[in-house]
Order: sequence, then structure tokens, then C-alpha cells
Amino acid sequence: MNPQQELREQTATSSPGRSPCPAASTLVALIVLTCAPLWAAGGRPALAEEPAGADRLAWFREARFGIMITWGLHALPAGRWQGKEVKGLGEWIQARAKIPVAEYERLAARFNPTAFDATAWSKVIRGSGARYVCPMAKHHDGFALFRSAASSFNVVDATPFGRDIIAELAAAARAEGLTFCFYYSQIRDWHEPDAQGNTWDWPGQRDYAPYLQRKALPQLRELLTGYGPIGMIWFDTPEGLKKEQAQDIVRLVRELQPDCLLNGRLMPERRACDYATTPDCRVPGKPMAGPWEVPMTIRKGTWGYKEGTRLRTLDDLLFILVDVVSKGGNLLLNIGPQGDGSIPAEEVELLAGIGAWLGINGEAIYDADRSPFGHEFAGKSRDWRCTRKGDRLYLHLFTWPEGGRFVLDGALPRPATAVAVLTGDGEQLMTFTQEDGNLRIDLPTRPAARAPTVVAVDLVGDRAAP
Ligand code: H79
Repeated sequence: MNPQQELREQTATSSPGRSPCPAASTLVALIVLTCAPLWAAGGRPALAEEPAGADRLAWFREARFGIMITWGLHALPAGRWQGKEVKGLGEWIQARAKIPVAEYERLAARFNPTAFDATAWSKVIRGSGARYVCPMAKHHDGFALFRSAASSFNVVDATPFGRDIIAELAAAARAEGLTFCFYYSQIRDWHEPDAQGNTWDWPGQRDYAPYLQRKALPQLRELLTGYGPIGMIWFDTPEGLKKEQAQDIVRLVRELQPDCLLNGRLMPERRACDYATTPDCRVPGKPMAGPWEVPMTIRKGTWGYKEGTRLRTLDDLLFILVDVVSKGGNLLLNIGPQGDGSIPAEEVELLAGIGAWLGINGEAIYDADRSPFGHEFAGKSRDWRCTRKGDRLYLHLFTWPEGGRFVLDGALPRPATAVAVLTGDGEQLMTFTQEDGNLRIDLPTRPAARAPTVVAVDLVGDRAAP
């Protein structure tokens, strides 16, 4: 099945019955309709200067799970402006309330997040089991969270805080063994008259070239030369960026850090990207070939911290993680620290919950391949999922089977030789029977730990197969 066909087969969002985040459902439908074939067609780059055989993606495939951090000046108003709630995504407050640059800039004078502690953040992230971290270096509001000679609208020059947040995070993340990445809004920049997006201060058409030459390319150069090895740059909303302009960015990145990955939103055509990025918060309905990643919020309806928003549950987050990996993708889960520099306690708790589950079941996630089956996705069922490593299948049971008897119907690629539940402290062997490719597993009548319980099924080795 080619990617386009695979896509036509896809229907589900990650959480059926829940409202998709972040935008109105019609907008999401539009984004999916217009972007889906493009993101599905992503994957390996098609540029001539691409070095042959480079496997920049090895760490990414192995990692499976990363954390995005949406943080910046928008965390101070936290979704409220002049005493009223501003609808929409918290980090979009400037655009949604049409706040003039001169007024928005005043937030910088108040930005003094004394609770910010890069080491504490990195430990929380490491504790979630994530393997990479992707904070904002610059979001759409144009504010740089790093020292920049290309624009004084940056955390060192424009705030009383005066510390280079990206430098501190890069060092602390690496000390925790995380691959350091960053988000950079390449063309949408509401602070600049000649960038995309700010039509309330500067209506009318514009040529983006001067902005790219003056700010985006120089800032990317700063980030790629002053902050050590970068695992990946996460670009966003490329609409309006010309192909040649995107290629200038590709050339710069490849020249300065040839191993740095480019996510699937660098350019509208999704070419010259190392992997496909799905639309925000959207999980494909079925497994998909090629490397891909879902950006997902921990809170509904916002990426940046916004008062009054609700969190997803730990059950939902674990389902999303397993669902994504069982379909062959990576999960990039977003958190939104507050204006004082602290990560909301409920977000810390959710991350610890994911980490606790991964502590027991991580071998079924890291470096795991997608499901060899497909029938588990039928009818948007959430009962179980499967991941795989070589001759070992991992069944992730979200719904405990009646009486503890789990039946896998007629789908085993090869006979099973052993079945065991992962416990975090070795494995607990289970009895099983098989007939005509059907596998019946006898489990305890009740699960011993938080769902999903993972059941490892060892198959007869490839070469020993009948
Ligand atoms: O960083 C997060 C979002 O801020 C960013 N992508 C993720 C990773 C993003 N940028 N644009 N969009 C998502 C598309 C969202 C558009 C909307 Fe709107 C913003 C919908 C509602 C507010 C544009 C402005 C359409 C209506 C108003």
C-alpha cells in the first residue's frame, strides 16, 4: 500500500469521542483534508545535496517518545487579556486578541521566571521516559528564548531575567541523556513587519525575503553554532514559504549540522524533510510506513499554558503513546510551563505516570516496530495494541479480557514458543494454547498493574519457521 492509499484508509483521531485539539473541528477537518496527503507523502528528503546512505534517523526511530515545551511570553497572560478570556490556543493570544507589537513587547519587561530550573525540568522530562526534548527557541510571537544578535526581542536583551534559556536547557537536557532539539517558527513571526502573520499592525502583502535574511537564517545559524549538537529542528506552519527559501534553510542546516533532522513542516510540499509530521494532535487510523511523528498536547485546546484548560488523563496519554508506536510513529507530547518558570504540578504528575509505566514496559516501546496485524484497529477499537521487536510481539491490553482469557484470532505470523507478562522485575510466564494460528493466553482474572498490561509473545525464530 502506498502512503496515499494508506492515508485514504485512515479515519480515526487519537481519542474517539473527544473533541480534537486544538482548533474547531471544521478547521481540523480542513487541515486534515488539505494536509493529509502531503504529510503522508513525507519521509526521506529529495534534495540533490542529500548525502547518500546517511542514517540520521537512527536515534529518532529508537526514541519513539519526546517532549515538546511550549513556553514564552504568552505564558504570562495565560489566555487572559484585559480581564477577559481570549479564545483559542494560549500561545496564539497575540493574534487572537490582535495585540499590537508595541503592547505585546511590554510582556518582556515582566518576564522574570525565577522558578525556571533547567536541571529540574530535564529531570522531570527524563523521568517521563522521553528520549528527546524540543523547547521553543522562537514561536510565532517572534520572541527568542536565546541570546540573539539578529533581534533584540530576546530573553537576554529584553527581559529582567536576562538568562539564555535555550543554553541552560541544552546543557541540562544533555546531562540527563536527552537528545536536544528545538522548535523554530520559520516564517510566521508576528513581531516583524515583513514576516508572515501580523496583519493587525501591518496589513497587506509583503515579501518575506528580507525577514528571512535578517532574522530567521541568522538566528538559525546562532542556534546551530552556539548550542552544541542539535537532534532536530521542529519547524511549523510553512504556508507562504517558497521552495527556494526552504532550501536555503536546508542548506544552512546541512552545512552547519549535517546530522540534525528536519521535521515534516519545513516547507509546504513536505519535501526536504526527514520525516512526516501529522497535523496537530492527529493520530492516523492505521499503521503507516516511513518515519513519522504526532505532535500532541497534554492539555486540551492549548499548547502554551492557559488558565482554565483541562488535562488529558494518564489513561488517555498511555493509550496515545502505545497507539502511535503500534502504528509505526513517534509521539511528541507537549507541556506548557507557567509564567513563573514552573511546570504545572498536574503535568509533572502525568509525566511521572508515563515514566512509571515505561519503567515496567519500556522494552515494548523503545526501538519497537509497528503491529504486524491490523484487525485491532477495526471499528476504532481501543481494546488492545501490538508492537514488535524481531521475533517478539508485545500485546498491550487496555481492556482486560473476560476471565483473563485473551484470544488472538488466526493472525500469528509464526507459532509462539513462550508467553509472559512484563512486570518490571523480570517476566511472569503464562500458559497458552494455539491452533490454526489462533493463540489463547490464560492470564490472571484481574490485571496486576496499571493498564495497559504488556504480554510478550515469543515466536519461533525466522530461520526455524516451518
Ligand atoms: O505550536 C503549536 C501551535 O501554536 C502551532 N502548532 C503547534 C505545534 C500552530 N500554529 N498554527 N496552528 C497551529 C494552526 C492553528 C490555527 C488556529 Fe486559528 C489558531 C486556529 C485557531 C487559532 C488561525 C487563527 C485560525 C483561526 C485563528
